[in-house]
Formats: sequence, structure tokens, C-alpha cells
Amino acid sequence: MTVSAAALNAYWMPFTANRDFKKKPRIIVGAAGHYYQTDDGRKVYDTFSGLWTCGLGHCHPKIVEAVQKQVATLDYAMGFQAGHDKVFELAEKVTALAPEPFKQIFFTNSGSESVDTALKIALAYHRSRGEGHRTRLIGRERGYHGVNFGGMSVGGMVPNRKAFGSSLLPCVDHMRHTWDLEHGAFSRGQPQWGAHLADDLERLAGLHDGGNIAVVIVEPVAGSTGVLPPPVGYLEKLRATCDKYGILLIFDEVITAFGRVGEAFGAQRFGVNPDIITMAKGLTNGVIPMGGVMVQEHVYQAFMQGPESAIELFHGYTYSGHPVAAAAGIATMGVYAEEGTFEQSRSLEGHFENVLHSLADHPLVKDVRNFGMMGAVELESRAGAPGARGMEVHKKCFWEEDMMIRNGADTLQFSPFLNSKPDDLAMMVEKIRRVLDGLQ
Ligand code: PXG
Ligand code: PLP
Repeated sequence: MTVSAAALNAYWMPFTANRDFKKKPRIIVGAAGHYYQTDDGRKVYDTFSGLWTCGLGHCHPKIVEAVQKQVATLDYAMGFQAGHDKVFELAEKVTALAPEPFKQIFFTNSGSESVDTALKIALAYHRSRGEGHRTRLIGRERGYHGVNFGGMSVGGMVPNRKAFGSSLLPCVDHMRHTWDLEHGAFSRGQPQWGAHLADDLERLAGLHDGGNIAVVIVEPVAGSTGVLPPPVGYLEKLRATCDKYGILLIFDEVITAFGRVGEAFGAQRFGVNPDIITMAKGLTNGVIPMGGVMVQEHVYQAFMQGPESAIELFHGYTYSGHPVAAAAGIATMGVYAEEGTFEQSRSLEGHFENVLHSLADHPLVKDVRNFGMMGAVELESRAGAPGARGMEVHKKCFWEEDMMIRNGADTLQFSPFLNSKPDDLAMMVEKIRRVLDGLQ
């Protein structure tokens, strides 16, 4: 073991059962391509692209080189009332990939910061247009929008809200989620059933008056909660209702952007344009933390009023547009283009869907869901111990099958590399089956 007992004790790990982990730590010391290297010298196949982050694989030489060069050229530069070359270049490259009306991007350091930034932009946008009474924020049950106060408030993951319920933002409401086992179980891609669930926005517009609603935020495909693809026609309906009431629509594309659903953005895959898109993760292939909030031109222009010497948006982070992150982002955009990553991802999704659904006949499997290169296998929970079976699969995969998988309670989640080898995806599912066969 490379980590001392004192060091283990010193680190409070995020979203982790600290005491259980520290009894038998699973420590990664290196990574290359599609594998991690463990401190006991094993190569472990990564089925989750980091945490939905590293679609190109780990330690891509072009990104590594760009970061090494940048850190030795310009380590940090003041970003308020000053700028550096790389961040403008990245802004141009990302907006060039976006649907036509998106022309500007604001940089942050994570998905959580992107979400809170987007909510603030939406509120300030309405105020700048004389509609400051639009204060209501609408999220959705089972949504994940990060862990800061704004994102947590519009989010709908029950355990993430529970301890903080008394201090969440006011003026928030939630649409119902889109999953229904009876009508949607084992559906491949978008379920045919459920477009009418978008009518829940009409219900909330009726309750609060649509003219008081500032913004609706959804993930185009809900990721963290266990991959819930939108029913056919659902996103189109949400867009139409937002237009009807003058509500801004945010797509939280922290997971779905940059090839995860076979296009640069989910907005393009679904043919629905929100007003604001949040992103992170794939923006730098996970190499340096960075997030972004991209807006349609009309949103940006609403701020570009008044005296030119006035700051238009009182918001920003010390590390917004950090030069080393920007260099990683530029290199990542370069690799996406050179390697045809989004097309590669699109060409793999049919095979991925087939191998994942081959688990549907297993007695412990309750549902299989997928869209693009996002997949989930929901297991039957063990009586009286929800989450225990999922965690057991994670541990067995790591120790016995040399494979890293992600479980959210009893739902196994898959975010394979966008340049996966087809045989590796088949191997991944064989290993999962073997582990499931060995469980009670
Ligand atoms: N929005 C969405 C849609 C996300 O998926 C965030 C915001 C927050 O991003 P940051 O960078 O602040 O973590 C996310 C992050 C999982 C998992 O296992 C998902 C996320 C993060 C970690 C684990 O599904 N999503
Ligand atoms: N707390 C204090 C005391 C600060 O001075 C700052 C930034 O200057 C922050 C928090 C916010 O940090 P960041 O800009 O990295 O989000």
C-alpha cells in the first residue's frame, strides 16, 4: 500500500463511505489510455471514463503536452479586467462546435459552478429586461445539477438534499421525473412513452403564473440518477412551453456534451436549442478542472446595454478561464476534431446498446437503459439493504475482475470511452455477468 494510515485518515473523501473505503482502500497511482494502474501493480479497465470526464482515454499525449507547455509559459493570469490569449482561443473553438445561435461562453471550474452561474445569468437577464419579477426556478425530480446551493436546490436527488433541506433556495419547484418502469423498462434509447410528462411544466406555469418563472433547467439525458433518456417529443414540448411563457431553458450538458451522445452537444442530437448550455468534464477531457456556460446571442446582448465602462455581470471566479485549463481545453478540442471523436462515439453506440441489453435476462437485473455512450443497469435491491448489492458489484469488479465500475446505489452506470474497442465493451459486460452470477 502506497498510502500511509495517517494520510488515509487525513483526507475526507467526497461522496464516499470514508470508513468503509479506508478499511480496504482502492488506490489508483497511474493511468494510460483505457486503463488505470493500481498501487498493487494491476491494470484496471475503466468503464466510466473517469467520472464521465475522460472520453478520449487517460493521459492523451497531445493534452499532456499542451498542459506541460502552458504551465511553463503562463501559469496564471488575472482574469478580471485583464485577459490572456488562450482563453479567447478556447471560447472561439467551443462556440464554433455549438448550434448556430450560441456565440458566447463564460468559464468556470466545474459543473456545479456552471449551474450556479447559469441560474444567476438567467435571473440577471430577466432583470435587465425589466422582468425582475421572474424569480421562480424550475428543476426536475431526479435531476443532478451539482452540489452548490443553486444546483442543489433545483436538483432532485433526494439524499443530496436531505441534510440541507431547511436552507435550500426559495422560489424553486420541480417537474416530475420521466421514468416509469411499467411503460419504459428495457427501452433502447429514447422511450416512446412519456412526452406528456412535459405537461408538468404547464401545471407549474398555471400554479405560479408562467410570467413569474425565470428558468427551467434539465439534463437532456439525466445522467447521475441512472441514465434516464428523454421520452420522444419531451424536450420539444418543454421548449414550446418555455417559448409560450418567455421562460429561459437551460440544458445542463455537463455529461452529455462533447461526444457522449454522438454530437458536440445533446442540443444538436435532439434538435432542440435551449437558451443556455452548461458544460464541464469533457471540456478538458477531465485533465484540468474547467466548466463553461454558453449562451445564445440574445442572452449576451441583453447584458450589453448601458455605459460601456460598466461591468455587465458581477460574477466570476478567481480561476475562471485559467490558462492551463484553457490550454487543456484547446488541445482537447483539437483531438476531438483530428480523431473524429463524436463520429466514433456515434458509430459505437449501437454495439454498446446491444452488449448492455444482453444483461436484460439476468434474474438480478430490473432495468437496462441507454442513450449514446451512456448506460445503466438497475439491479434488484437486496431486501432491507438498498445500495449494498451495487457496492458489492463495484468492489468485486475492482478486486476480482480488474475493472472499475461506477454504482449509484443499486444502479450500475457505464460511460465507456468514446474511442472504446468493441471487444472491450463485450468483455466489460461478460465480467459484469460473471460478478452478478456470483452474488446472492
Ligand atoms: N450537472 C450535471 C448534469 C452533472 O452530471 C454536475 C452538474 C456537477 O459537476 P461537478 O463538476 O461540480 O461535479 C454534474 C456532475 C456520477 C457522477 O457518478 C456524476 C457527476 C459527478 C460525479 C459523479 O454519475 N456529475
Ligand atoms: N473566499 C474569499 C475570502 C475570497 O477572497 C475569494 C476570492 O477571492 C473566494 C472565497 C472565492 O474564491 P474563488 O474565486 O476561487 O471561487
